[in-house]
Amino acid sequence: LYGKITFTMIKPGERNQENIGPILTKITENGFRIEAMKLVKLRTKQAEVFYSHLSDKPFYNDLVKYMTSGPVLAMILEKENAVSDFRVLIGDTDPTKAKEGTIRNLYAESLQKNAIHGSDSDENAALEAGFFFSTSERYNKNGECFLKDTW
Ligand code: DAT
Ligand code: MG
Repeated sequence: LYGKITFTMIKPGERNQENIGPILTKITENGFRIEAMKLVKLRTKQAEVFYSHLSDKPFYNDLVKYMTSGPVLAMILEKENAVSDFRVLIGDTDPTKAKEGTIRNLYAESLQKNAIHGSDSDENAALEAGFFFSTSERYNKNGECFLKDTW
């Protein structure tokens, strides 16, 4: 129904807000089509659920605090091999290890404030996309809304 997708969000913060244009340029230049997009501030509960698989990590509370500190630009992106190609484009979680020219190499401030999220599997991409967007907020290649909700 949807083709190959990944879910991303440009993370909160002044620096990331300033870099939204260049980051979007990188994404579209690399062949990703924007299927859905919105600027949204997560509630604490939502961030806790989104990162619940990391709840046993020492950095979890700080991560939730950071991710709720301002709005994120959430997007569903469509491309062949969307998940793995996007992980390559964003680079390593740790920006000091991210390859030159990757989004995290260019725009991350720190390991925590690493500019951008990218799904790590097709299954999680579908879950994360559904967490942020209803099908009526998603548009296919022909510019048509997915109307599965109302069929
Ligand atoms: P990724 O975002 O590359 O998928 P992840 O899912 O392991 O990485 O972690 C989610 C986010 O948590 C990551 O983007 C930044 C933060 N994070 C990960 N490891 C961290 C650490 N050791 N210290 C502080 N923050 C960390
Ligand atoms: Mg992850």
